[in-house]
Amino acid sequence: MAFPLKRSTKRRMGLFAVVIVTTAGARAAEQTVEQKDKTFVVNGAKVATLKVKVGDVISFKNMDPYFHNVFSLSDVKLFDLGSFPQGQSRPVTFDKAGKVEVECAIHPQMKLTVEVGK
Ligand SMILES: [Cu+2]
Repeated sequence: MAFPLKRSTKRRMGLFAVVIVTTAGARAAEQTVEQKDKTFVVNGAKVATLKVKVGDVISFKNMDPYFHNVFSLSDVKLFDLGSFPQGQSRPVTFDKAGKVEVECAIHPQMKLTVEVGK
């Protein structure tokens, strides 16, 4: 009775190893884009275009003392994070390659192009 148990344990450990390798290879980058003074800001600098890789996550963080919204009508990534106040952040995963025009519904002058590459 001990043999079948050992074999199934081995198989399970093999699967476990495959899962670890796959996850490490596909690890997505995460970064924060701040909404500050009604602009999109990365590491303290205003940005109009941002390049990411497929699977990467951008957290949009509101730094202003009023609400911002984040949405996109782009085919590549259609989303609407709704409106949220100062100090809150909300993540978006960019899962397809292409250009994503990101806007704020409250401040039409706020625009960011996210270029998602493979
Ligand atoms: Cu806004």
